[in-house]
Amino acid sequence: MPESSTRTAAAAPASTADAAIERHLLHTVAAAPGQATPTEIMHAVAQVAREHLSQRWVAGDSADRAAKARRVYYLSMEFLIGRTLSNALAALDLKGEMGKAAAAHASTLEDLAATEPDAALGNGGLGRLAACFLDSMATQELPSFGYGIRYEFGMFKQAIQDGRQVEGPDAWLEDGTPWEFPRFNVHYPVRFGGWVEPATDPSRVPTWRHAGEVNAKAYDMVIPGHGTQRVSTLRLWKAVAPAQIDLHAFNTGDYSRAAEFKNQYENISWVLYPNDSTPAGRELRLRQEYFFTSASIQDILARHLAEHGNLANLADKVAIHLNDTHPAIGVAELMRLLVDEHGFGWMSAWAVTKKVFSYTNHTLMPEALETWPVSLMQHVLPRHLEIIFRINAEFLAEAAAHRPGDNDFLRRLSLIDETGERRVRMAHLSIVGSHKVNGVSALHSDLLVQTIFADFASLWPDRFTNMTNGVTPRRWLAQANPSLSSLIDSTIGSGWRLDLTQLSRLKPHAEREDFRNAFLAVKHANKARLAAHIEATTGVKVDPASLFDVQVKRIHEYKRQLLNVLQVVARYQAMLAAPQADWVPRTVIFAGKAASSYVAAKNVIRLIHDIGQVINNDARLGGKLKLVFIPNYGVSVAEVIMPGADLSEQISTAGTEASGTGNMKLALNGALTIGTDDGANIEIREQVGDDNIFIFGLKTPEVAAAKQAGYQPLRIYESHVQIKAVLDAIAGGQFSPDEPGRYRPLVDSLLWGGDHYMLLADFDSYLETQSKVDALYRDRQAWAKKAIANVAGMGFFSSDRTIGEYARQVWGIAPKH
Ligand code: 26V
Repeated sequence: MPESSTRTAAAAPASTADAAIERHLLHTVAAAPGQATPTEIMHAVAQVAREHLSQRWVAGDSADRAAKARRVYYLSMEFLIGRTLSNALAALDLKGEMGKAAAAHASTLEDLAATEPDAALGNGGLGRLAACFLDSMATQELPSFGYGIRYEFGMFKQAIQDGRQVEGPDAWLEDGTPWEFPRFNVHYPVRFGGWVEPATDPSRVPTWRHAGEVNAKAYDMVIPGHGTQRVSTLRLWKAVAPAQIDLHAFNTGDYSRAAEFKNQYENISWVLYPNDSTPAGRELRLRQEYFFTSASIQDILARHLAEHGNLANLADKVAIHLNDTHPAIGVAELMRLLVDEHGFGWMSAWAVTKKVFSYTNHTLMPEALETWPVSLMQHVLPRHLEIIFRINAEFLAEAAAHRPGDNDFLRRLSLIDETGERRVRMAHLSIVGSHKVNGVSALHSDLLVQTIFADFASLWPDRFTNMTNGVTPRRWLAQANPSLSSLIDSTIGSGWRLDLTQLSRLKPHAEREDFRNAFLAVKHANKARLAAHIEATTGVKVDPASLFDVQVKRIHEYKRQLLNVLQVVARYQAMLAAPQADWVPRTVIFAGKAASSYVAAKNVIRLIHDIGQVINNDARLGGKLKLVFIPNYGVSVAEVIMPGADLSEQISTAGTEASGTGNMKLALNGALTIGTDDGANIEIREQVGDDNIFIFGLKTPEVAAAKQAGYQPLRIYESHVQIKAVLDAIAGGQFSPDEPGRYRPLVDSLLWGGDHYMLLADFDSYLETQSKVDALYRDRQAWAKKAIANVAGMGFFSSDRTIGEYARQVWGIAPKH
């Protein structure tokens, strides 16, 4: 859209909304109303929302202070928020008014909203979950804060050049954001390095002689609640070099040295680390983790002291949640603050700490569990390492009493991994320091206690629990899919926004042909919108009448985008072998980012493009098969994709996907799932019914058994004509004629590298199930019935339900509903 408004004269504003926008255009944005660009108008509209929100913020904060409320603090390295404008206007019930005001500027609200950059302060599922939780915590009126890092650069921007992913910086703060409130008076010193002077006598505490200090400055983002006046706060920390640090360099005129010093401190909050198949054991990442955790806990203690005068009742008033192990150093930090700075004895500090913390695990994959070399921790956080050693010594003494003489047990439990270079196990620190530990789906939580945390579960069975993930219906249905929302509103009323279980009332309407047709019409319109996005971003024209088959998520081997690709090639070959057959037209849609250093994932992106190039230009197919990759997947792109999907691909190897949340968003928008018996797919099946979902492949115990029995992918390849044809075509260069050997290594990793995620084992079952999908799609009425059953069955997967469970069972705070 061109950056200019067609409004010519600055006529008198017609409504209070108009007047407010014009006031902000003039006074905040400093733009002439008649000449303002869409971006400028967006900023002015946002300022109007901001005024309302800040009033609510102040009122809610005072109420919590007066009530001396117990609060929950959600510590997370990632918050994948996306855009805020539409969400804020919906929460404030200002959409109608602002839409009219936008029209006066010859614009629509959607066009204005599209000029806001996404706040992409997260990688994927873990970060988006944190954002859905903030929405639910505000809506449920929980006295709550999110705490994280104000990254200058969020998740990288993905461009595709010659079929390959190219990463670019995400300078989301370049033009400022209307949604943050700098808190000039809220800042804390965060210290690093140096050494520890032992206590001179037992009644004293050791002294940490730190080597460096950085200032953490608070920036609050306001999180509107829906259907309530309450808002919540996301407090993000920016690292600023302490003033004295460069004074000397400045005084001596050495400006480049001064800048270098400044960088050394301020780089802590510069950029979000992309997650990879394996964690990056980099010093800067550890500094990030400690930086935001320390600032947050200092802030929590300061707030408590301001309200209560002392820390004696801390555990009654404070719940701190660890979103994965990234803030786990907080366990040692709270101990340090209580013991070294606030006069607590070790034992009472430890009792408080365990009551305060709780921890969610988000992955089973052993290689993704965070550990830090003891030597690095000694260098960066020497006092914390001492504290961790003491926690460990006392913990192991307790554990030894459970199983006297079992040294293996103790070695497995220890907070320190002693095999090879000694490393601190952050998950173990989190478990020992928390009163509750949870997984994110029923299967995942079961597997935690059966596998990686089995020893801990034998010690403390009651500590482990499940909190199945959810998604916010406000963003993922009301905002992303306005046409389906109004169809639902006119059928069962609008209460589902705050009570998603009301969607079950749709169930009987699936039997009505007029309702099914209305539903199909909505879906078709959303597919047309998605098709337009596909054409604009990839140049490929796709047919909205074809089955839209969608796999959108981070690119990772365990998620098996490659299995989907193999299926596409098999379909292509089958279509060429029988071009006259009545093929169901399909558009296979991928989107997702690969971590920049994850070579295997990046190759899959390139393979998708190479195959797409061949398939999309093969006239023999008569346009009945298309393969596209939508670039730069993120929250806003997802809001366009979810409503336009027919089929949701959730095909991870059983036992590898902790939960998945894209599966919930897609089903909520009426897509049918084709998926494995993994993560939350299992609970989706329970909710929507066996007949309304396509489940295939090995189950978790079967995966384990097949591995045990000596899985031989090469055997499958040799005896399976179709798999052989598919892999030979890819490995032989049919899709990369300019470089025939390009995908040999990728195919070899399946045949000779052990096919770790068992693609070939599930291939048959997957293909068979895909044929059932085709058969059903031929009967649009039968398809619509099942799609509606999916929407109707999604009530359970609201993040409001999840947050209610956390509030009651983990945090000890009563939610509103
Ligand atoms: C690991 C690392 C390693 C170091 C660099 C930065 C970084 C960032 C994140 C991670 C762990 C990512 C774990 C994760 O995203 N898990 C996903 O969590 C979702 C919400 O619970 C869940 O739905 C997905 O199944 C799970 O994969």
